[in-house]
Amino acid sequence: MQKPDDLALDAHWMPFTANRAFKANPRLVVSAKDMHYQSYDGRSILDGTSGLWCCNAGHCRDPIVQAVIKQAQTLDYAPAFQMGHPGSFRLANRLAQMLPGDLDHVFFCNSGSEAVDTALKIALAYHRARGQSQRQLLVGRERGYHGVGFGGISVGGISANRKQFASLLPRVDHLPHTHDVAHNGFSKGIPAWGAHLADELENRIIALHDASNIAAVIVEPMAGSTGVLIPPQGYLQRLRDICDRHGLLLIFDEVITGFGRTGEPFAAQTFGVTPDIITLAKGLTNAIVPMGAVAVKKDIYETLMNTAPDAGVELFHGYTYSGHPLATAAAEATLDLYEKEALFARSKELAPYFEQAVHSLREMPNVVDIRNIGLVAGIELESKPGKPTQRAFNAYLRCFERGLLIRTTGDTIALSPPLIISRAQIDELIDILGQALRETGRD
Ligand code: PXG
Ligand code: PLP
Repeated sequence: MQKPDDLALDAHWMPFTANRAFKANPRLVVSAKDMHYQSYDGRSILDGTSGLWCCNAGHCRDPIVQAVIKQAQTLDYAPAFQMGHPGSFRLANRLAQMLPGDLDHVFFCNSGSEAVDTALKIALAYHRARGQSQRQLLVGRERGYHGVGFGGISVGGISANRKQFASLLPRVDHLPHTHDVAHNGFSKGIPAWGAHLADELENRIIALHDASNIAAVIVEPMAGSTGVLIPPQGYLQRLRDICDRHGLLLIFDEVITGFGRTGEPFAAQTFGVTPDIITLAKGLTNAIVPMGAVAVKKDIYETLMNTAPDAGVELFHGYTYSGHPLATAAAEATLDLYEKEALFARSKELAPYFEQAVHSLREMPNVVDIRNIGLVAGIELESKPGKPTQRAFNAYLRCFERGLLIRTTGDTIALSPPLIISRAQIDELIDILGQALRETGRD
């Protein structure tokens, strides 16, 4: 693709990007509206990924844009510490109403990574406040993605994201992941096999470290970034039961699954299990302004409030931009739009059509698994011997040339379109992807 003649690409060190390859062959988008990006070379590109799983209501939606403009003209910034503005309180109340169970107190930050690190720190502080400061071990899961902070990569289970950085948090362990094509391949919706994998928490991790040393278990209820792994039937409930028996906090990282992706507002509702802490970001503001949040159960908030010295700071944690006025305005307008257009219900209603469409790719070359729930799907390709990731990335490049944005991770293609996608656009997405996969067969 061409780039503007006066645009030098070298100085920007791009995140999670093959910088040298990208700069030799850049892919630039210059505008977006609803389901489409416009590329610098003037092509319209159907967004099959909601940006990076975050523009759930589609792009440049007018009510959200207007709310941000108005806020920028009214109150640009308010100090976040020892001061406030009404928007963050309204937003916290609203989220508390939407969230399941008694997850009714909300701490704001600016990204999913910050939300995860905040949640882990709250878990440690909570146990300490209850006089159980020996509970320090944090349990994550293989193939988990929890952002890129030191906390997040420590509990995360993607080795490429960990191995360059020697000093991780010292006290972590990991559950096994739940993916096994031999047992749950081509499952539609929730796979039947795999609930027993939750028992590793009790039989291995608690047996090894003792529950009295463990603070929390953090999982993505549906693992997104690693390639869309749907939790087996009964698996999350088993984790919940084990955590309850042993006094461990259960944290669901809903950075991707929050805000309608799995067919309900939150995956906790889709899978019928309520954690003690939920992390949010991405769809919270439809990504127009960065924002993250951590919702906690009443007991966690009250324990920290009731054990701190009178009138003192209860949690020594926060960000300059916690509850930034532009972010809270964007989030309020986003939640209004989700409600007005009933987008979470739309995700659920479209899910069977989307499921059938993605599974129609089963016979394409190299496809070894397809999995889906709500408006999200993973299509796993057999890796080319000696060249992992190449097949899926070639499919990505071919789709982009043909006007479709997909996301790949390893040799899995992830689809997570905006919840406003139409049936005709689902057909178009599958058609372009099918062509790309057919060609990938020759690679
Ligand atoms: N937790 C989860 C479950 C995530 O998916 C984060 C935390 C971190 O959020 P921030 O806002 O710090 O990036 C994420 C982010 C991909 C992809 O294509 C996934 C994410 C981000 C970018 C790309 O798989 N997930
Ligand atoms: N580094 C320095 C030198 C700072 O003064 C601050 C905040 O005041 C930070 C980092 C943290 O920045 P933020 O609050 O935006 O995360």
